[in-house]
Amino acid sequence: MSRTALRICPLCEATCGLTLTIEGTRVTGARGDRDDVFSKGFVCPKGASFGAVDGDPDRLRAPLVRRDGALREATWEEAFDAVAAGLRPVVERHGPHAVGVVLGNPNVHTVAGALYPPVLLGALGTRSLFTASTVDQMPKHVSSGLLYGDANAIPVPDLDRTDHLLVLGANPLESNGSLCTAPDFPGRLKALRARGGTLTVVDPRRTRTARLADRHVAIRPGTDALLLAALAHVLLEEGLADLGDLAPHVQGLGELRSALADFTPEAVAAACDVEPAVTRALARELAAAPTAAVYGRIGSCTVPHGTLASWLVDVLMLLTGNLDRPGGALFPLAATDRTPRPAGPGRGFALGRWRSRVSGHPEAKGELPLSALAEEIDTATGDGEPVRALVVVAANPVLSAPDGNRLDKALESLDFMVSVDPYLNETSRHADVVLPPPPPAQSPHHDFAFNTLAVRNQVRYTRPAVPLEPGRMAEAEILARLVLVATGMHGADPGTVDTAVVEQTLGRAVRAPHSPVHGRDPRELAARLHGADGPERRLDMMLRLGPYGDGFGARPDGLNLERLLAHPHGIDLGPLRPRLPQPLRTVSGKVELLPRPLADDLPRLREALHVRPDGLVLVGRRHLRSNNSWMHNVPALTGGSNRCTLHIHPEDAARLGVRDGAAVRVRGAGGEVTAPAEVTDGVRPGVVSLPHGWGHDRPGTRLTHAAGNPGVNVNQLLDGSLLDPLSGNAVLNGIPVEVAPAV
Ligand SMILES: Nc1nc2c(c(=O)[nH]1)N[C@H]1C(S)=C(S)[C@@H](COP(=O)(O)OP(=O)(O)OC[C@H]3O[C@@H](n4cnc5c(=O)[nH]c(N)nc54)[C@H](O)[C@@H]3O)O[C@H]1N2
Ligand SMILES: Nc1nc2c(c(=O)[nH]1)N[C@H]1C(S)=C(S)[C@@H](COP(=O)(O)OP(=O)(O)OC[C@H]3O[C@@H](n4cnc5c(=O)[nH]c(N)nc54)[C@H](O)[C@@H]3O)O[C@H]1N2
Ligand code: SF4
Ligand SMILES: [Mo]
Repeated sequence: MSRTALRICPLCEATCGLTLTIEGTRVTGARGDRDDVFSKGFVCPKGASFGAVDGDPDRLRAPLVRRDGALREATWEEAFDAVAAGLRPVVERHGPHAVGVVLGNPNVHTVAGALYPPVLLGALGTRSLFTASTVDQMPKHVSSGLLYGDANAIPVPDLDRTDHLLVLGANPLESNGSLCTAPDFPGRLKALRARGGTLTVVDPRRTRTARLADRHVAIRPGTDALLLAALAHVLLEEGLADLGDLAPHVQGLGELRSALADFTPEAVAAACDVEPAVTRALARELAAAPTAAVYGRIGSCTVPHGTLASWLVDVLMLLTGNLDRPGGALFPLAATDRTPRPAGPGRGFALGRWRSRVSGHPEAKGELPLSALAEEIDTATGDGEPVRALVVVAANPVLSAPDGNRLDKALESLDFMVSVDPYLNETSRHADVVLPPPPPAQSPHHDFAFNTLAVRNQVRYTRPAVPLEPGRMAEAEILARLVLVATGMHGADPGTVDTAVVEQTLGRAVRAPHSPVHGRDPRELAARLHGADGPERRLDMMLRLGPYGDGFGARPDGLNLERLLAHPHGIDLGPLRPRLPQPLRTVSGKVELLPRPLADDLPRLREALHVRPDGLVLVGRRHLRSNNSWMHNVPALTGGSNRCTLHIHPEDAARLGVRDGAAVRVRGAGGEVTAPAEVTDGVRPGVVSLPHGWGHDRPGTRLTHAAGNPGVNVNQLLDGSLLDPLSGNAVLNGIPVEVAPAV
């Protein structure tokens, strides 16, 4: 007998609703949920393979604890005893910063990853926090922090209503979108063109997204900030800038004009390899479109001027009056956001409140660069203690961060390491304790993060589709138990973690004058919460305190968990709406067009006007059937064109004597890898491309299928020294490499 259950897909940022077919406790099929209020039946090959991802026989079923050098299965009790025994001495002897925390990408795809890491960090009191954000979108956070005073206020392109979309360094036809949650992103781009809108794609590769565009600009990698500065320059010079309704809420236009004066289309042409006429045309098209949005992603973030590029993306929308208006880019309002406080000046955004111990990198958003993790472990310097213990949750930095070989050694030298991970992989193999979360079908789902980045306001929640298998522990409980260890309460009831958070949150809410529960008794409110467990009660609390919430009775028609459960396909909360000036938290209470740290970084961009390496540079790429480092173990998703090959342009291949299919050696500052060449004019001359997340050939892992076709780790070409200085984000694109036939 089979049954069906609904489950939001956690495999990328598009958050599609799935209908799972379940036989017994096994997921045997997955299709798009046609009644999902947001995804309306869309599914991609990864979502359709949900059952295979969920049922991968290599997923760990029980905790592993290192004994006599080897990882062996253990009980949960033994595992947490080992964590307590490993972590406490490090804190006591070396202080809180000697315990590092590494948070990886899947934390934004799980309920537990949203609810517990902040509590864990509070409990540990460590400044040694490293996350996947600094190999990804940290530049955007920093630019938003500086422009709007809130690092999480990221404007989202209004895909469904815009007349013109300028995309830089994103390939949503493979990635399905990022910092722009939109199920069926490809379909939305096709709809844009079908309604007469225009699509421009700036990418050194002729990607599937570029092939869909009206215009493709094959920029030289790493130079988007220059191109964007020139676009802004043209708008200002040709009198095309018009802030529209936002004018009273923006300061610094005059300063911006003079700061960008020398970034003319002619001045940037050689560095970007973009004709001045093209740059002018792009700027004029942007200004002339009834509405327009600019969207920059990985290729504009993971580069030396990532923060400047991220800032200029928003500057262009501000200058053309497209920020915060329908058809432009808007700030979503999610159901679990806090009830908006009244507009007014805020505390602003501070950078560099502390610095990394070895290289002195400034913190950003409380984080140190993931690129600096290895040196923070393996290098002793005068001040402060190296990281001696590590708590890793859903991260595989040995493959996803620069110089995995160095990190590999550094992890081996730790006093203690615990990984919360379903796999024994390149990173978790170094752990002393591995705590495996259950597969996604056995976990609840709600998109705390992605709903704040979605092209439509909506809310959905799915309970576990399958009950927890015997011997399994929910990821929420795993993380709550880690919090207990960190607070010295090892062994206490994990529910006390949720109770404490609820008490604190409600305590704050009743004191806030604008809160719907102002002046009420927090204990009375806590007693009214619904939910089967701690995480559900916390979700209920957030929904009820949120902008659409019932305010615990203050707004009887409002949202709460019960109402959400009664709508299994989700609740649509309408299109994005203009919100400024309310989200602003800057000290001035205005959008600060030319914040000081960005102005101070412009001389570095000016130097880039004259840089033009003569050798090859390398960029990354993504494949629809893959996801970072952890989906190569699923046979249904590997094979075909999802392979770890070096794309190289025919002219470069001919010059270097590289033949299609033959092995080539690629050398960078951090090392060398050998991969098969794929000669294709899909990359521009001067640029080669390798995907990331491969290199599954290290011993001691349990990734049977992946090990059979391991690929190579592109990040071994990096030595970790190339960063965007403002955000600490790693430079992963446009890196200089040497390529030669492997003989
Ligand atoms: N060269 C290059 N490098 C890159 C990039 C690039 O474009 N080029 N992209 C970067 C980007 S954007 C990112 S986000 C990072 C990603 O970097 P990471 O987050 O380090 O890498 P992932 O491969 O996403 O690894 C996630 C880990 O989480 C585990 N996992 C999967 N599901 C769950 C779960 O439900 N719970 C828990 N606890 N664990 C789970 C997986 O087994 C895996 O070990 O990589 C970055 N690295
Ligand atoms: N199938 C699949 N989907 C994914 C992921 C995955 O690994 N696989 N990862 C998920 C994650 S964690 C993220 S963050 C998102 C990322 O989502 P996207 O940002 O769409 O990521 P990519 O597909 O890597 O696209 C980046 C593009 O930038 C181009 N590029 C490289 N350098 C430059 C440059 O200097 N300038 C410009 N203009 N372009 C450049 C590359 O050629 C590439 O086409 O995808 C998510 N979705
Ligand atoms: S697009 Fe993303 S969320 Fe949708 S089915 Fe595919 S992997 Fe899942
Ligand atoms: Mo990412």
